[in-house]
Amino acid sequence: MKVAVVGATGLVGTKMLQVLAERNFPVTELIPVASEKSIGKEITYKGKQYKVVSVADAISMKPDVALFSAGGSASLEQAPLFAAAGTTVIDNSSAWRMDPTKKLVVPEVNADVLTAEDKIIANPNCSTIQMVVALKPLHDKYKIKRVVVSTYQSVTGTGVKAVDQLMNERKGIDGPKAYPYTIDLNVLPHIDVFTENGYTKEEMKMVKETNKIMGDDSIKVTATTVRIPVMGGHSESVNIEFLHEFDLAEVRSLLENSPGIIVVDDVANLKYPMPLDAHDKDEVFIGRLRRDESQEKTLNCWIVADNLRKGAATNAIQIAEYLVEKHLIGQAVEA
Ligand code: 2RA
Repeated sequence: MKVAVVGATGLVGTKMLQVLAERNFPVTELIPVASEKSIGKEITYKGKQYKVVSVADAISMKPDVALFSAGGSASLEQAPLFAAAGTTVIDNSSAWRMDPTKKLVVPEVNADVLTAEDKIIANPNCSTIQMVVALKPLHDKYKIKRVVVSTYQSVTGTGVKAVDQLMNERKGIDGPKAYPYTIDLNVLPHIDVFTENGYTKEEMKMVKETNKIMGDDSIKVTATTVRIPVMGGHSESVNIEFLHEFDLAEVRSLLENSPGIIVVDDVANLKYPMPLDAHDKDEVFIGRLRRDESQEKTLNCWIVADNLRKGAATNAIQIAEYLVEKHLIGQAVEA
């Protein structure tokens, strides 16, 4: 497979290269793509050096698949150019997620919606991905009525500048700011921009993307998304109300036997999911399973995942793996 990674020098792009190598994706030719200022830079993939090229050069090389993490505006402009050349684009930005003509995919949940005709496929928001991996088996078994989620999101979700701000603040160094306030020893109930309904875009992504991925607009979702000074991944406190009654032991067993999930739930021995443990892993970690004793047919749980991996790079590459497995990635056609 000729694979382009667009945004190859960013946090997620770099993670895409790492995951492609770790999962031994069938790359026959790697095409790292980045903005003008990075063209000519060298990146290493599986011990070999590759020069970063321009979008135009990458398109002319006719990749079979292009993994995008280059921001929404770049994707809106460039993804159609790749698609027109026959490349299948898997885009990590929010640009295409709510487009009714584009698929929004978490392989453990809805890979079966994909067809060979899908030339631009949207990778969901990281905080949505980890949640729907857990919701899917529970919804299939007990039918979900409503989800209330509060997130505790790593600064890596913002990018390099935010990581630098946190580390500088830790060292008492005054440097560039990614946030309007100090992030160290603080939490910011504000991710992305506020909308006219008082929610942030991040919160509305969790609401709308969940319905689209689960294929069920009847699921009510409300979210509060919060930035916290950690690195390893995003954590979420999730309250799930079902239509049907459940048995807690059955819920645990169901999750333990569902794809992409590791249950870490033994509070007697202080075993529960934490970002430091989820860091650089591809699974979604679930724990603190317990009934909501204030309301029947309702479950509380705690969900943690590495937002750069399952929340971005790995999910995108799992989509590509599915396309390869089902022979849905076509050879790039003549432009
Ligand atoms: C964040 N989910 O964590 C958003 C985008 N990566 O900032």
